[in-house]
Amino acid sequence: MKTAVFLSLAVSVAFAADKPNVVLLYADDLGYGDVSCYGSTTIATPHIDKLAAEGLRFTDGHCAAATCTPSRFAMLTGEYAFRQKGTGILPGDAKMIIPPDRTTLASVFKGAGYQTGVVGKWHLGLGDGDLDWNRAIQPGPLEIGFDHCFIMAATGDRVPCVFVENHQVARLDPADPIQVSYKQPFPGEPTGKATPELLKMHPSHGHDMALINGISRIGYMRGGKAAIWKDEEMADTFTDQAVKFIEASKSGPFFLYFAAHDPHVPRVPHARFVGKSGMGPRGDAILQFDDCVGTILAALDRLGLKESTLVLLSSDNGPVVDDGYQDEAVQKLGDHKPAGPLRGGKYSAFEGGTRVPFIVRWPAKVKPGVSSALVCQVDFPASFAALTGLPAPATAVDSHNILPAILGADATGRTELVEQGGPISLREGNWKFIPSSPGSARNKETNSETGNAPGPQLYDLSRDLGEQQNLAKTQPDQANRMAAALEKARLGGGK
Ligand code: NG6
Ligand code: CA
Repeated sequence: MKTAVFLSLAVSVAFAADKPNVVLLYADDLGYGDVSCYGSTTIATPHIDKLAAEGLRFTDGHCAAATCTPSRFAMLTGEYAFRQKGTGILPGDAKMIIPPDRTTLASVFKGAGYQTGVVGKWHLGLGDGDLDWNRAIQPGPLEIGFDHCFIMAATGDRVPCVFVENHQVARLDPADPIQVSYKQPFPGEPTGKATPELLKMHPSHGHDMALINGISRIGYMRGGKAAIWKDEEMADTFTDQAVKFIEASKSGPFFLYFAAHDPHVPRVPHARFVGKSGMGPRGDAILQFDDCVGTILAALDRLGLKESTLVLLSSDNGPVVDDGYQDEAVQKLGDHKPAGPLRGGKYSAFEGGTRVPFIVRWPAKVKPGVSSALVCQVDFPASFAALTGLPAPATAVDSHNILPAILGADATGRTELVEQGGPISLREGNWKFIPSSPGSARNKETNSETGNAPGPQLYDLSRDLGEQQNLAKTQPDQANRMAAALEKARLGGGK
């Protein structure tokens, strides 16, 4: 134990002097099999592949949950979301779920003297209830450690369809105030349900409320016309904002959380990507994300920051094909496997729910290669605190300092990890345990596998990465031991 403490101190002190810039490139719903450097032959993501070739590519890297809000909550706070009420997928008018006094990944960096910025998808709520979008919007990212923000409140398929820059809706005309409701439509405003003839993309399930830019969304809004985003330009807008932040912070150190929207629904890529993947808008949106990555990396090169910047690329949850719009994702999928060799995807307890692309590049310190260490985004607060020479935040109760694994010095990473799909499951090395869970085996809307089953499931991922052979009956001791360990972790007793 003493040696471990000494070693981890030595690692943090050794790296503290560097204080690299940190750029977190975060996709939304990008699967393990959606990028070519993870083995896909059906899509080409050259910029992500180059990042992987110059960095360390993790084959067992995880987000903390199989949907956005709990996943990002855990990544920013260092605490799993499943013990906290109200951390499921949030509506666009939800109040902020991370309290302003909470130590977060952003405040860790800020405390270490970094300039901190977030650009893109937020989805952790804003304000403290009953928010007036025409006045100062707070608390928000600026109250939990970001110096600058340019965000969308929730998702592309949820109102309000506007960007928030620091405390204000960007480009808002005070003469045309915004109103948002998740309860009832505003009389006279078009909706997907009432005026489907105005739609350029039809919903497949849900998404029949406010009709904005020819696409109906979740929730209702009115006004704010000058502030409404153009879906086709969203990726470029976020990328421009990210590059501007990097340019303004280039004297460093800085932390940028670039939270892209692609390939989340509605998938409305810019015209230069349309038709390019052969897979319809979902594939085209992946190409668009790859292009954003290329532009941001080129900005680092141009500014001479490549060596001194740690770039980490990952995704907030696994992939989904039909997530509520008729966008040909199912029909044009062909042989593409969004989760690669894994079972399940977004919303699922199988590995495809949380095992996602996870790449670290830091030319000054990280040797290129492939790592099979078990690593998770919930570990970012403790690990990046260590990187900057700070102790782990006391409230980051589930966050391990896995900095040695992130930097390639430790090939194991975590020995245990809780995965939040539908049912909460447990990894111990290559063992995967999913407790018995009564819900239906398929998500009726997305037609994807949930991981629910009437009895416990136990898989040996070293031989059965696709989770096909349930060993719970033949190896009951292992299953029982893991059931007990999961129960302990669920209550907060384990890490
Ligand atoms: C679901 C939406 C889905 C997506 C998801 C959130 C319906 C029927 N489905 O409720 O389209 O928005 O929430 O995705 O409304 S996430 O990546 O932000 O978690
Ligand atoms: Ca997501």
